[in-house]
Amino acid sequence: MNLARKLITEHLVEGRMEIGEEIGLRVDQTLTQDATGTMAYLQFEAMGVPRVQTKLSVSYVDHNMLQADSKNADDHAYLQDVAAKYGVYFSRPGNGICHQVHLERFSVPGETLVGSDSHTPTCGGVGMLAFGAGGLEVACAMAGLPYYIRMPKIVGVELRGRLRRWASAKDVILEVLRRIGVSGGRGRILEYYGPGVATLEVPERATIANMGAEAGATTSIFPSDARTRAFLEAQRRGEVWKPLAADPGAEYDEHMLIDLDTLEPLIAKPHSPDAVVPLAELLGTPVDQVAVGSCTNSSYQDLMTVAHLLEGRVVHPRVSLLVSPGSRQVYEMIARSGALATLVAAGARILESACGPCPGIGGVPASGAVSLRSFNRNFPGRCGSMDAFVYLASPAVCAAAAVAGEIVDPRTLKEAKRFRAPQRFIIDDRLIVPPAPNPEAIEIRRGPNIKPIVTRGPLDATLRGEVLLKLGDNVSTDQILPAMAHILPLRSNLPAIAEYVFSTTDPTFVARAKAQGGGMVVAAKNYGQGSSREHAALAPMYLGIKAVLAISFARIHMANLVNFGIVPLIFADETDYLQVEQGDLLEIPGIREALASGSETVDVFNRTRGTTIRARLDLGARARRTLLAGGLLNSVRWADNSQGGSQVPTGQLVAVAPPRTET
Ligand code: MIC
Ligand code: SF4
Repeated sequence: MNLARKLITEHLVEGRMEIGEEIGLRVDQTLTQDATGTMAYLQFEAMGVPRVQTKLSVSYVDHNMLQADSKNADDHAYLQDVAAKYGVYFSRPGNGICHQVHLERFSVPGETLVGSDSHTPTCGGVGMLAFGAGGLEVACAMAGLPYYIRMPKIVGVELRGRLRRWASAKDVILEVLRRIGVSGGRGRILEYYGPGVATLEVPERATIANMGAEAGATTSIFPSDARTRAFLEAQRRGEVWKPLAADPGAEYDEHMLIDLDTLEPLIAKPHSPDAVVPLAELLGTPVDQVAVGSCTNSSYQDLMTVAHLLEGRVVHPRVSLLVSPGSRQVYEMIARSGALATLVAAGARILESACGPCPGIGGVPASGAVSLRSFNRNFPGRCGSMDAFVYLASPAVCAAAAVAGEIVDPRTLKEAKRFRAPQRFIIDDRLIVPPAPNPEAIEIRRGPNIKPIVTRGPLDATLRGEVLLKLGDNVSTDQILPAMAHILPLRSNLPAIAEYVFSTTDPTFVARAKAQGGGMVVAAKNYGQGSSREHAALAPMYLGIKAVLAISFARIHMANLVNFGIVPLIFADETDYLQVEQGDLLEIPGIREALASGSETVDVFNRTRGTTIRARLDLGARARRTLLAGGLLNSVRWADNSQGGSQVPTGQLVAVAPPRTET
């Protein structure tokens, strides 16, 4: 058996492990971050669950770090109190990016992790089975419910040889993206194996697992071996290590071979992480901004590499170099090693340990500028500017460009060198606040930005509405509901954030949706790729969007649509995409019946054109029930079945009927 199947088997609580079947997995750990966390904990509170039911749940503050007004700080106070009350560890602002800190301080080989952030698979670097999900699904997991996915295909990615010539872990995953594209991982787990794995250290594996998200993979996983043990021992957590690997000769549903020996540095060009070309093709491209950091490439080794290349040099006059260490541990380590002084002396602008420029929270490039980033995403508008050109590459390639003012081969600066993980990391968990011993005494602070949650009523028998927007392939959630410094603080205020739906694509969308009382959206392939933000479904729901008709959907976004009562419809015949235009009036009279009866298709009448097209309902029984109820929050409730006299209530989350509608 391969490793992914072994771990799925161990955690399976519902369903059969047949490819495409819905399966429920027991969740050992959860993580949230502040941008998705406020809503997730509001939903958790609405379920009425007395305390988290997981082995471990951690709440991080790493995204909304700018405090241009009181909103973010208010939300942080809410998150801290809610964590204390419900049994969640709280990683304070300043402690670092959720995925980096979780890898360092909490990851456990063989356990499952569900996080309200699409890059949660980072912990696949130590052999965790880790999934990114919408906040509501994480709230359900905290309440003790299984996490549901479609049984994926397991792709064996065989690594041979070792990295050379400044090729790095980033180039491994860019090579995967070059081959399979941003939707090639859909319905698949990327499992790395083979002799090349042992040459990679855990932070390098984490970089690779992290960016599997950009291929749309369900998750990515590495074995847990001697290097994993060394990493965990260096984190003084050796006791959680256990060996994990595929059985010798294990079978995979698909296969890919990467020869690390021949890998060259690669770059993803604007505006997609799969627009990958060899560095050699872009040599001489002038660069205005360089940014090193993000949950992908902000480890100790990454920043030591940058410092090594910058030593004794100064950042080129045309370049602004931004550096954000991934965690407080990394920050302290580079400070004590002297690398921080090297970076400062070279003219790097050192940011706090947080997401920062990655989703446009500061560090927005100048108009028309070229920004070279060690990050994982370069979707249109993602960096906060609609006309910047964002390229993605390894920290070494970034550092070399920062010095040269243009894309160069790092070998022109220095001989290739790979930094090893230290024998001992600096361990200081004082910024991680454990849950309160006296939860009943905790009064939760709720700032004025925290508004009541909104749910939709049960699904109408007939869906009717105008196509408010027709979009193309690979629409990202950054396009549906942008991140950015001025929008992110509104995550706990649905009416306010809904004003930004499709704001960078069509500024008239919101007004039109409101005037029509909602409507539908049509898109082509891989709709909703990228982030896990459920607000990209929640806010359209608030505006009355009833259905999205697309050629295909990205996994997490499709689940989010269902969870908020928006019906995801798939063109049964792809060419019908051409038969629907913006402004057409669509009607689906049989939708309730089709969902309830288990029908796999439904007719969509185009009233404007007088035509009928067929849409597929690619939904399991649970998703159908959720849609009929008008969303997931309508269909679950905490049932306290505690035994009299028991100190710790043992309860469970159960399905309720009829669905309730609440505000
Ligand atoms: C992202 O990288 O897009 C984010 C911001 O981390 C999102 C989460 C969010 O929108 O809050 C993600 O990756 O899920
Ligand atoms: Fe933060 Fe960027 Fe990672 Fe998202 S991808 S968690 S915004 S660093």
